[in-house]
Amino acid sequence: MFGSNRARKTAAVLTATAAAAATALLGAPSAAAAPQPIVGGTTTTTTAYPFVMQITDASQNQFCGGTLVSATKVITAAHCMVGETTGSVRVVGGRTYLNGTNGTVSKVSKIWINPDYTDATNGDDVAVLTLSTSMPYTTASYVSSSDTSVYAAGTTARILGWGTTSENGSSSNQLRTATVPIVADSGCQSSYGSEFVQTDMVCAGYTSGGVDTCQGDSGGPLLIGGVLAGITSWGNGCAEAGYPGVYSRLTTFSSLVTAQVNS
Ligand code: 4AZ
Repeated sequence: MFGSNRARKTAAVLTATAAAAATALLGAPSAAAAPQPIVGGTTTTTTAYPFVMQITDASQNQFCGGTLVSATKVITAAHCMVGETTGSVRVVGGRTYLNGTNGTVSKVSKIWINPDYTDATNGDDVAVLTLSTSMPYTTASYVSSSDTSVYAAGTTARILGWGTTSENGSSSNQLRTATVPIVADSGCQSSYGSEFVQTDMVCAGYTSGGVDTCQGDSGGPLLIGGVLAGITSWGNGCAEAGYPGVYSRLTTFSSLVTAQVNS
């Protein structure tokens, strides 16, 4: 199930130190995980979330997610695009199932990777793809640079993707979604120490774990109030207690992204 291409897209995953583990539980919100059957969550469709794109190799094997923000522009994670070329990737819209053949497949005419990107754990994990073919789907709006209040701790955010449904598990054939609370920056700092770059990242998840993005969800959306506010980036494993998922803090990159969307 996991091709080498897919494996290469795995975000850096930290090894928990004893110190980090000891302080981790102080970090995330105290709400219990909602009883939802991504990890946790429920199946959904691209009809319900038409702006959620599969990012695939040339054989249409999905390895990351993305979000359609104009007919020909898709926001994804920089780490998804490392080693890729315009010829090696496709964007697939309107396809709920990984094994489907429906929807719209587009080639990519340009890959813009944030020039400051080095590694997901250093931040700057954002890329914009320009499509060769327009997608006939409703786009998502995304935060502007002044919308920083959307990340208030405890705010409910929605995550979406075809990633694995457990750490080291298998991908979901059907698009999945879940909701997770935004974690205070202080809490995320407690979990991840200096790997958490407050300007560039925002964390979401329950103290007790159980609901999270996982391998293959990278690049996909974190929505707050239906607006794209984060990009699935990295974490220590998936859905582990005390280790929320880490998302690119899109307000920080909004102006850079807009320059690409309008280019
Ligand atoms: C990944 O490898 C990945 N739990 C995505 C999200 C998270 C961890 C890993 C966050 O694509």
